[in-house]
Amino acid sequence: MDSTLTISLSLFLILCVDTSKVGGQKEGAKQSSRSSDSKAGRCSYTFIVPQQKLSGALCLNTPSSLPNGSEVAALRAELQQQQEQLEKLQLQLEQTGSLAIEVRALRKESNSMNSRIAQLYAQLLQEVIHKKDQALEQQRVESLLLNATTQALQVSSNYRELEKKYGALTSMMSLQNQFISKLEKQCQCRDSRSQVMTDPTKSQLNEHHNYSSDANKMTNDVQRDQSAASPLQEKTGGVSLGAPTNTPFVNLPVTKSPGPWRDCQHVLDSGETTSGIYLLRPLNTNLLLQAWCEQSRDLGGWTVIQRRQDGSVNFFRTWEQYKQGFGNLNGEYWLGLEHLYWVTKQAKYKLLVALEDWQGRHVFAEYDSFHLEPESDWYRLRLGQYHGNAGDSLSWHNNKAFTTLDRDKDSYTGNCAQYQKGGWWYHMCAHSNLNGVWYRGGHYRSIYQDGVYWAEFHGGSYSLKKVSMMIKPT
Ligand SMILES: [Ca+2]
Repeated sequence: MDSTLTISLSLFLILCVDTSKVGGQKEGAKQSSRSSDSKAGRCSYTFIVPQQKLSGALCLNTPSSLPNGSEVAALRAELQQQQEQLEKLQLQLEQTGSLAIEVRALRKESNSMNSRIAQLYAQLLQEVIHKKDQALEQQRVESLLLNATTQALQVSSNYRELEKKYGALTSMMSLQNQFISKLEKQCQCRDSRSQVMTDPTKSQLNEHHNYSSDANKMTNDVQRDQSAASPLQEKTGGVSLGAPTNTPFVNLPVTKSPGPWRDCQHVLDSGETTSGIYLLRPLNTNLLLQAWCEQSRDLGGWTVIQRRQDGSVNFFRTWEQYKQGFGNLNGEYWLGLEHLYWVTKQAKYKLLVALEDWQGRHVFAEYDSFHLEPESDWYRLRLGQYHGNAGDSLSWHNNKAFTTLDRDKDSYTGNCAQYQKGGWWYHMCAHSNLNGVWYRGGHYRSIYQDGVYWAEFHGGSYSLKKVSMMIKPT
């Protein structure tokens, strides 16, 4: 149907075109149909096309509507141009798109950067606060350190002052001791003179002044606080222990033979079974000395070389005094290093250390050999094997020189005798010191370990009630 319509229209149009060619180009089809009757000679055809109902698109092709080449070319050029522009636009669009993506990415990055910066800022803030705290803490510690340093300096200067005072006191004590020695000698001379004039049996046989009461006041400061000695006892004093050359000796007990004996074993062997004071003279020497002979303990024959029992005698003494001996033979005394040297030189001796605490417990330490080296070797201690129930607190001192406040022969940087307030065979410093301060009651409080102690028996801060050292030939 559509094809039929198309053919009919085409025919009509062709005819119209032919007519227009003859009559002029500007004559339309309408005019030609009107003039077909009026103009003879010209062939004209009129086709009647049955009217049909048109449906769909009607295409008309007229010569005027056909594009010419230039227009097409222009159009093409324009089209080309537009296409180029379009391409440009697309390119721009693409670029813009990538830019947008980039911008978005940048924005995203910027956001993350911002959050990161915020985080860092917060962190920084925290660190600043922390550092402030640290600075405050450091300031506090610094101030504490400063205070501590100041205190340490002050303590140090106080210590130096105390040391100076201590040194001054020590030298003063040394001088006083020398003075006392002189007084003792004078007293002994006076006594010996008075002894000749008076009846010995009526005189105070075993007693005379050891040293003057004034001297006592000066030198016994260390001991007095702890001493149980009564003023009467101080006044009467005990038996003198003068230098061995200071003869004649007095206050000897009545004996079968006048002596002197080599030692207390010799006294016992001579039939003297009573404990007491006897005159001794070691072999191969002219030294005369007095000692307490203990004849009731362990079959007797013991020469007592040291005794502490009431704190009545000051043992904080000089080298010379420890060498010659001091104290009261019927009380507290030290026999003397020189005497000990000569006595222990004549045979092999054993040493017995008898100890008693404040609860009345008795223990002992025995060493199967005991002797001293001469003064040239600082009366170095030579000790044998230990046995006993007190514990061995003396073997640590074996082969050690004797030290006093004025003669430091110990292994310690300071002077042990000054700290422990008595002469002893110090090492650095001691496991025992029976020549320290006699403290009442056992446990004592002191800056130094200066009591009368035997470390294996009650430790170093317990001052024993009674101690004695005695020797006997084996
Ligand atoms: Ca020393």
